[in-house]
Amino acid sequence: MKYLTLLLLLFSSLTFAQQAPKPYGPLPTLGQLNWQETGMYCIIHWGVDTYTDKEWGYGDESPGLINPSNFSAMQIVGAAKAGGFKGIVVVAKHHDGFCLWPTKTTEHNISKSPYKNGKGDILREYREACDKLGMKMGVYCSPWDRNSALYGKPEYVTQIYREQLKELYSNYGPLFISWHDGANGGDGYYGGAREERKIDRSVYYGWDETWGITRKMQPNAVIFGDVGPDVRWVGNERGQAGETSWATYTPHAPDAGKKPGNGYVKDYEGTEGHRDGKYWMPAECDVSLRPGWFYHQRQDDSVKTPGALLRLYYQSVGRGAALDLGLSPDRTGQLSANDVASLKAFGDILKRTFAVNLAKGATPTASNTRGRNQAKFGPANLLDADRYTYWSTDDKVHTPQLILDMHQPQTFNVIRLRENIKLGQRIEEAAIDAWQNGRWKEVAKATSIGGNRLIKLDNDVTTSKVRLRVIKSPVCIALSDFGLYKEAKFNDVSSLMDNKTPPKF
Ligand code: FUL
Repeated sequence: MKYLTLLLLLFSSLTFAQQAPKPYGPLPTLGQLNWQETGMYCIIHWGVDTYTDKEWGYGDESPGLINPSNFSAMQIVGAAKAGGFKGIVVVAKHHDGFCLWPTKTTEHNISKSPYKNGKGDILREYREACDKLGMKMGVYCSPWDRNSALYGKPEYVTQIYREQLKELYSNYGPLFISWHDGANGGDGYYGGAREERKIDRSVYYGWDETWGITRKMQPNAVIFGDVGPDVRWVGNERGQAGETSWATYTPHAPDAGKKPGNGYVKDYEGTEGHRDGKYWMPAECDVSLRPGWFYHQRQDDSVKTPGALLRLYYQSVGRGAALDLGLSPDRTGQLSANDVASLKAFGDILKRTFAVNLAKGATPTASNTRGRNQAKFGPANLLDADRYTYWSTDDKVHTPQLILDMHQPQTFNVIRLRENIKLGQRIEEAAIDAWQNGRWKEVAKATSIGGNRLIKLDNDVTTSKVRLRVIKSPVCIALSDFGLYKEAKFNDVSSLMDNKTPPKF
């Protein structure tokens, strides 16, 4: 009997040692995990506006305008890839209603243009370039259509908009994102009516049914919209998530985001999310490489510099959000030289900065390891560059500490922390100390750790030992990554101006 009890005890402690912590709060879907790993992508605006020099076409533009001398999806997607981006979102139709693919839903499309004598299909070209270059693809088909005579009537949604989505979802391979935007309603051409048409955007598009099509036809794509459902808008077009930014969110103000016109109301809730949000709905930061989304020659000298892009990277990707950078191919159908140069220099610096984790090879000592199971839950998992292996603590230990002995002095100015978000967003606050002159000195603090948290230090830190202190967590932790990096020096891009020119539309 005694032995049986002992055996049972041993068995239960062994099982406990194997047991993963219970997930905390809302959890990401497979599509959202894929999106988080994608991290950076580019949204590409090219169409009639490129030729009329506008940002929002009225809808009466002639398809004859689309006659690029040298359209090259390879050049555009290749430049995005060189910038370190992992995917693109093609603006297949903007508010002007012109479709860049040969759709059956409207005459207002590429087949009526001189491009390839009406045989062109820009979406197909992007798909092929993405496949060749190993890039993911997504689409944006503007719900607001200033060309369509039916816009405002139910038939527009059922016979045109949804059919367009179906064409895009069935003919261009697997998509990682379906991008939806809130700007809609207002004046337009509308088949010659030239009038103002207002709709109630929360009901007109029948989102439940519309998104049902996405779910069915592209089950692995996330749906981006002002307030989700899978990825939320960050609430500004400056590319900045909040210093504290939760992946969880409860949408309660469907119109709190973008308004028709170019004015946006501030939505700090999208910027920071909600700690106790009901849904897993992380933020996307959309911002353009130039002041406008479409190409304007007068903005050739206002391309964001690699340094500006790097700051945006820390403020978006580094805060658990995604960076969606707007690219604007010009009238030839390619990105111009400044854009390509800036992307390349930015990509190089990212690659060089994150090539070596200076903490790799360090000896980690944790104040607690779940079930003392070093292999499964030990801190060595922090250094293996896998987002889902992790260091975890016993259920009752919420604020553990970890010391990493690097055995020799290392100099760093970027710290990376990641949680295994398959178990939810758990850690609310953590600090990092460096061992200096015989004592610990706090060098950084961060909130809302989540899928990816980068802390850029103002000054370099040189030390051979660092300590991580989890300050606040409602449950035991599941931290997957600890990285120390030294930001690389910029290659010479002195030909590029800093982005000081104010936007001119
Ligand atoms: C906005 C649109 O109104 C802009 O023209 C642009 O497409 C941007 C990405 O989204 O809502």
